[in-house]
Amino acid sequence: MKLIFELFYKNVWVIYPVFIVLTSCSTPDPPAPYGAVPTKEQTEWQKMEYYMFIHFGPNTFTDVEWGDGKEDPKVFNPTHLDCRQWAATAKAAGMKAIIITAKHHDGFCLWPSKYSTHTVRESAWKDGKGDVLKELSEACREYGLKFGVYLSPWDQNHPAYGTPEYNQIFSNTLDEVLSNYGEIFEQWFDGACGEGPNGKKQVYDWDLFHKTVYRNQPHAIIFSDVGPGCRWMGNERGVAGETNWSTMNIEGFEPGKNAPHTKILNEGEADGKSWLPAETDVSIRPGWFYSASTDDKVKSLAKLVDIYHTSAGRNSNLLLNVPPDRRGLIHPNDSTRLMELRRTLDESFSVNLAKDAKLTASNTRGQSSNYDVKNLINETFDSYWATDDNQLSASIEIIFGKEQTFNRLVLQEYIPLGQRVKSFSVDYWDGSAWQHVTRQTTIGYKRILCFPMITTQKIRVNIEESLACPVLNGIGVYKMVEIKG
Ligand code: FUL
Repeated sequence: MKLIFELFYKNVWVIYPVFIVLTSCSTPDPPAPYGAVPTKEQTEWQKMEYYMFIHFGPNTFTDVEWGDGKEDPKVFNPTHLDCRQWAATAKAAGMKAIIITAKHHDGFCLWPSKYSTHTVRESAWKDGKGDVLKELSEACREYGLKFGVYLSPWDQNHPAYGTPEYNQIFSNTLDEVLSNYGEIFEQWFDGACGEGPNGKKQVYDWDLFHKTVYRNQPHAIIFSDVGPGCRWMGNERGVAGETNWSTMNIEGFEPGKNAPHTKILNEGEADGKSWLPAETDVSIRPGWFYSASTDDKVKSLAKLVDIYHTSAGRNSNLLLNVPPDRRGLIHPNDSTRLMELRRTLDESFSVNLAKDAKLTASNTRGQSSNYDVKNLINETFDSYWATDDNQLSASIEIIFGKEQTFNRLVLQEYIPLGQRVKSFSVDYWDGSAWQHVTRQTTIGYKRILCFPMITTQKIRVNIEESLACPVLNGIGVYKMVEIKG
């Protein structure tokens, strides 16, 4: 013991610095979360990126966008309804889920609801014995897709609409749908509030509706202008803001009423108090419902690729509407286009040129390998590159080793710790100097930058401003295939 003590005492000036060096090399703590952060469900939801919207109901047969609830339910009579065909199409298109208009503004229910007399039960389809929600939820399970429902509280058929009693009826209706068809990943609330059969508008009890959703489906994401799970992105053209924060202030707002300005819906708000990521709903055709008159107006491949870039490529999920026809099938014009889009995206985003490149960063948190810039290309969601806490700007270089040609750059922030990057720029090396490519604002879950083809040996991403130290978990460099059509 004495020996150990003497050894330590005599050598303390040697041991002490070694001790300091050793402790300072230990892994630093992960960055603290910044501001509003997603729930586990919101993070999983964001990873879905792309899924199908289905508008189907009496409007499909009457060729209108908004029925008035006075339609004879017998008009609903698909001759070959096949929800497995919808699910197979969505799956082959690379989509992760289907959300269906269980009840649109005309009040018609695609299931035999006991709270309405305007349903599939009253229709001619399957002699009134059919249930579209049952068939579709089963098909989604079979194809490994998640299932979601759109229910419009505005109901132009229900006699109680416009009276206080209706709120409880709508809550019962929700109860019925949300307890009978397995897991619902998203409850889509259309906030529209028009007049009902008695000429009156309803004062919606959103508190009651939300409680009913969570009681039945505690993990569901609730969509509306102001969430609370995800938000409408402010237009139906498929164009999310280039600046797009997943945070927003929602105090004082309610769905469909007194909504935030569309610019705010489109861009979110830096430092907003709620995590409210954007969802982009857009139709593959001019209308939401099928019409034979739009068979030749299915969006072009180039348009759909654009929409993919301005939605999924701008920190938003893409909910693409593909309306089944009067047979109850997705029309070949739509499914062909979906497959073209899938092929184009697969071919364009399959080879990440950054994977074989050397990556360097101007700063790495605690110089620790845990936060190394290589984490950006390991395709592991929960491993990331981060800087020291006081380092709110930093740059990353991607050195290819030989010339590469590309026109897309994908960046991803690790959202469980919040959205942080406020501005960044990109340069490429022309052999003797850095040349400016673009200067942008937010990144979020995923940002895809499109620029004219560049041939270079290296590229640099400069994070210029960040609300807290930047934390990124993905980087990709791609060459988009040429689009014909
Ligand atoms: C809107 C509705 O009024 C449209 O008919 C459509 O369902 C769209 C997705 O939402 O608010």
